[in-house]
Amino acid sequence: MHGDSLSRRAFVGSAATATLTALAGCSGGGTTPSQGSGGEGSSDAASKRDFGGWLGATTNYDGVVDETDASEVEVTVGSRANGGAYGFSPAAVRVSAGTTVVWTWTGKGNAHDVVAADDSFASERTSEGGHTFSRTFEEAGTFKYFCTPHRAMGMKGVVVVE
Ligand SMILES: [Cu+2]
Repeated sequence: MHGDSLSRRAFVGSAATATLTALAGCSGGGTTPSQGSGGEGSSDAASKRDFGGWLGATTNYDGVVDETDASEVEVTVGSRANGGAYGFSPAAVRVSAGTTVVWTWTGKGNAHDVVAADDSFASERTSEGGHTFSRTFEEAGTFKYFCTPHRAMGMKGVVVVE
């Protein structure tokens, strides 16, 4: 629990820094924020950004997996994570516009679903192994989603479309 709150504080800190930088950029005050001020720590934070805390409690999140060369990408539903078979893997994936993401159920961890945080898509809720749900992402954006029964346990994911 202590480690968890420590890492969450670290995420909050980097998000606050990014917000301040953005504000400084908008104010037109004339000072250009230095890109390299954070050194290696800054680049690590960038590669493991938690999408505003969305993946802050997701135990199997280990950076955004680059699948921009693929036309179809599989995400496993019910991977071992978050204290049981309560994970999407990879938790965060980057794809090119036009890519179809296919979520495939392991059948473990009871019933899962795949629901967009902005309600733009939602799957069936099932515990059936081999079940699939597909969505083709035509437009660039960051799409956060979760599993309704296990959302509070950290069963969340992100598709970054570029
Ligand atoms: Cu679930």
